[in-house]
Amino acid sequence: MPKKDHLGWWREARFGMFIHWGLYAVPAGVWKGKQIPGIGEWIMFRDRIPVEEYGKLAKKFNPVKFNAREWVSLAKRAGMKYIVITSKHHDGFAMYDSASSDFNIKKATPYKKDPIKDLAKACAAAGVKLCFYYSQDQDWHEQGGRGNTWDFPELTKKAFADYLENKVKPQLTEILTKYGPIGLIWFDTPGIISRKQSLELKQLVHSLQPDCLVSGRVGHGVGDYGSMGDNMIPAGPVNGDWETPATMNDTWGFKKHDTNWKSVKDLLVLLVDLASKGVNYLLNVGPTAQGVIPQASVGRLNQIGEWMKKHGEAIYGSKPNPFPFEFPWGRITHNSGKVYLLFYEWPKKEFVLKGLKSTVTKAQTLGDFKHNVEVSQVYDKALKENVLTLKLPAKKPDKLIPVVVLEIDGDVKVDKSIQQQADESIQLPAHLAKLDNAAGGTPMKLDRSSILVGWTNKKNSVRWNFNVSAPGKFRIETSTAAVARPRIWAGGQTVELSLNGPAVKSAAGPTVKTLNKKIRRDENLDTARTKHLPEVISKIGPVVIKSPGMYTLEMKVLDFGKKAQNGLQLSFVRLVRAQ
Ligand code: JFZ
Repeated sequence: MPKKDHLGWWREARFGMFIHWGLYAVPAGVWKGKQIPGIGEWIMFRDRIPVEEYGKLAKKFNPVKFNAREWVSLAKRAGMKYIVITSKHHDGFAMYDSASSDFNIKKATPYKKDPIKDLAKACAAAGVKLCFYYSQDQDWHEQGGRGNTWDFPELTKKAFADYLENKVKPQLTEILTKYGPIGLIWFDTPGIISRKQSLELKQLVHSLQPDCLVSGRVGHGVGDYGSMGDNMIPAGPVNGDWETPATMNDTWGFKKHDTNWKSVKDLLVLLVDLASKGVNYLLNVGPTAQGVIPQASVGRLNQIGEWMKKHGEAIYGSKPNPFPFEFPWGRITHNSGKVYLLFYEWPKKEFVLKGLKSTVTKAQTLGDFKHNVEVSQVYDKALKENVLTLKLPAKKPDKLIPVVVLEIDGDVKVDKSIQQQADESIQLPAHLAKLDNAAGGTPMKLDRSSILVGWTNKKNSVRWNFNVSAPGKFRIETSTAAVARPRIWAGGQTVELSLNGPAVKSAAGPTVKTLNKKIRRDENLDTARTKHLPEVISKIGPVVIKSPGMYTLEMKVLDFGKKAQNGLQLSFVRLVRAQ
């Protein structure tokens, strides 16, 4: 089993290229003249295409324009340090020369060559780590693989075990012995695989290449690192090593009609947001059946590369946001002696950051022009706050995500208590709440992306303590999610929020202000994080806080309503200045 430091290169890398390439690139989303909804590589499943018929696609797969060196140099130019290519996806087709199944690119196509051989050579020459995606559980080509219920209505445990012995293990052995050192095996969609079988696959990988990592989707939590959901950005800090696989449009395998491309800025925001949580970003391309990476992807990757060339030091090997909450203006990463402020929006002239305890010795912009930034740092004794002020140049040093690097003595030190931010908002993420789980019931907990789930008991409550330095009138906003399946946001819960502190104006009494509110959709939370898993903001209040001091906000659910199937799923509460 790899020791912790086997993840060293992977943590340093932070950014990799996913390549979904296979027979599905031939129909490219269209079957018998009809556009098939869903992700391109699932076309066989979506249209229940028989093995016999799907197999004929091989005759049409002739990627004569494939050029391994071009693909690898694109990845390298983009700043990606590893490539994960589909060696076999759910359709069961091997994209390399496989001795254990004839359903492979060398034997079954007019191309008659092994593109992985070229890719391995090009990766080795360029110093990019080659890694393989391998679908171990679903295989729609095989009687014993999971998923194809139209050709093989019955799947027994015995047939699945045989499939693992006769196809999966031999093919894993091939891809781990024919192409030199492999960075990791990206297993996927564990469905019926047993814990014992997952462990066997992991052990097989490590026995052939002890340094090769195994992705979390090998099943049963036995991987060397975790996989987030597709395109998922956690709402807060994560525990352990994680990676998010992500698309540039809405498909992995090439679909000719999918032109829903994300902007370069959005792709960079994803990269930056993930890096600020210490999560790797595995960004996908879906080459055509001719072996060409779509120009829309190439153009975007080139631009990402331009940014990475100038700002890579804020990403590679960086450590996550030292603060326990996020900022509306952008994200923070750090490294020994340096703190990086990555701005989604460039502040007008002056920028204020509260809570940084380290002494800043120098501040400079990265990017097109290196500009020294004037720094002032004070400790406000009355408000008990560290306040850093930067005088920024009016001109953005980068048009996408400008970065300011702060040089500090040693490791970064911050005030981890919840402070009012410079824009006077107070951020109360679910992961910083004190959870009061009533005895006996199912406990609430944070999911892998730091969202509070399992809140179905009226006796439960959550609360935050925080410091208010600039009192006044505030609106309370809750952001609720639908992360647990069926992932349908319904609302309709009635919540009670009680603000307790030295000076809350209230009719009910001198110190506690209680507000009741039905959770309804006031607006959608519009962030990179919520593009694929929407969240809804509900506005409550206003409430008046009359003097500075420590306050407590407690939240209860009085009624879960009729529609929401998973109780209340909370990502954060925030107090924002109201007029
Ligand atoms: C899987 C595949 O089915 C898909 O074709 C693609 O290869 C993708 C990268 O991975 O799809 C998944 C697997 C897991 C989740 C979502 C989609 N998940 O955990 O949310």
